[in-house]
Amino acid sequence: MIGHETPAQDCHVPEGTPEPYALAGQAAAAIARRTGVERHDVAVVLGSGWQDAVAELGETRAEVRTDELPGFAAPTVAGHHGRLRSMEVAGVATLVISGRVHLYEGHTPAQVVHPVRSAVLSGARTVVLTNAAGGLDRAMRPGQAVLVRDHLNLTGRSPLGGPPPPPGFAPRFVDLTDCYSARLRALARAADPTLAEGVYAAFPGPHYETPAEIEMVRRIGGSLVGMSTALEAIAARHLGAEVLAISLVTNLAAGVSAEPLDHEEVLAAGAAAAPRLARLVRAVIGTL
Ligand code: 8IG
Repeated sequence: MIGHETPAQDCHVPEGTPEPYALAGQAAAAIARRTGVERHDVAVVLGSGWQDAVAELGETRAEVRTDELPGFAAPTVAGHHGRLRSMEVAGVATLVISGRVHLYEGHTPAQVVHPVRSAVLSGARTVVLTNAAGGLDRAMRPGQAVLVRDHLNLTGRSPLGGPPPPPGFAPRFVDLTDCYSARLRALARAADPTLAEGVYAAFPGPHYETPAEIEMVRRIGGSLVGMSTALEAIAARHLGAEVLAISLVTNLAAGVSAEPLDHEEVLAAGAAAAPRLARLVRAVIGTL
């Protein structure tokens, strides 16, 4: 704009872009007010295929629609409802988030991680991220839960890109050596010793991979493929929360399986596995 001077020392924040940390703080305050729960100790993000687990997680104390909270984008995917539940899970105040939003819906990384940031600012020191994923290992079976040991962020995006975090927040150069807590994985394995572990490769989607891309993932050490979780884990770690991520394998990845890939099988596999998944999450929360 002619005649308009931009202060050289300031990072440029486009006009009208809400500051993500302030927005998450506002959402956290609204969550406390709307649920009547001042502090939630644990957050659980329910991915596709995990929605049916909610009824078996515990007691729902309050429910809030995310369209009534600051900064929450509306989900556009079948199997995702924009809703937060304040639940008592194994005696622990837990915020259960249904209605994850994804990059492939056109949302920005900041929007994708807003629910997790809001939950951590609501008090959650533990974040449980769940998802449905394709499995690369022939031994993986649809309906099987796999603990995420690490990720390959192939989205090309970061929730920490853009202006630096404001004062009071950690610097953006966050260490991801221990992104997925070994302690929490051990608790999950104590609850179910048969649980396998895998490396989750996050793609932007929404298309599934080609067989060549799956072969690439295999060669760089991935064993699960999905379209979520990695950015949320990064944002949660940046805020100092401990992260557990669990993938429900609902299909074998392209070229591994002869079956075509579709979203319906994701939801069906989740419905069948729901009681088992809920038991696992409850057991982990109960032993924190
Ligand atoms: I469910 O095969 C599910 N989500 N990227 N690839 C990717 N995401 C998935 C897949 C898959 N299956």
